Amino acid sequence: MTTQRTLILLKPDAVQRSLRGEILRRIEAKGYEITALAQRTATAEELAAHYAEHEGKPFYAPLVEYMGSAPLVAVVAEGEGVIEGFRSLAGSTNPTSAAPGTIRGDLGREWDLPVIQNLVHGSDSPESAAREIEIWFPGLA
Ligand code: DAT
Ligand code: MG
Repeated sequence: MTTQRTLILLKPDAVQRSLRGEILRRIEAKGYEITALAQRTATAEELAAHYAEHEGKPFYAPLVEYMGSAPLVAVVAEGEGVIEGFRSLAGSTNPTSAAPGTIRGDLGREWDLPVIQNLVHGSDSPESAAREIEIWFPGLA
């Protein structure tokens, strides 16, 4: 396996609940290197590009609204196998069924909302990682 980069988002619920440190600690404790990090409120353009694959799904509008509602933290992490490795640290999409020990399983829960709020995003393939890094950190070599 070769060194990879992945794009991680600490979503607005992670920022609002002051879980940035806890989540970044888990990424670093696993041995991944954080090579870029920026907190900002996402623009509609960034979110439309980031979530293009979900356009047309019932949760798309609430997803984009939630992701743009408050600041998030965009992170690039590096390491061998980091794309799969961070998805494993994050746990499965729904925090109710995400395994204990994972970020979503330990720190998340479900709410009666039209979109699942689950603290983090992680790229799901090398192609997604390259595309998403260019959205959040344009021009990053
Ligand atoms: P993941 O973030 O685990 O890669 P995804 O790419 O399928 O999941 O979906 C993006 C986000 O959209 C996900 O983190 C939470 C939300 N979401 C996904 N499926 C949903 C559903 N069935 N109902 C509500 N929100 C959903
Ligand atoms: Mg996804």
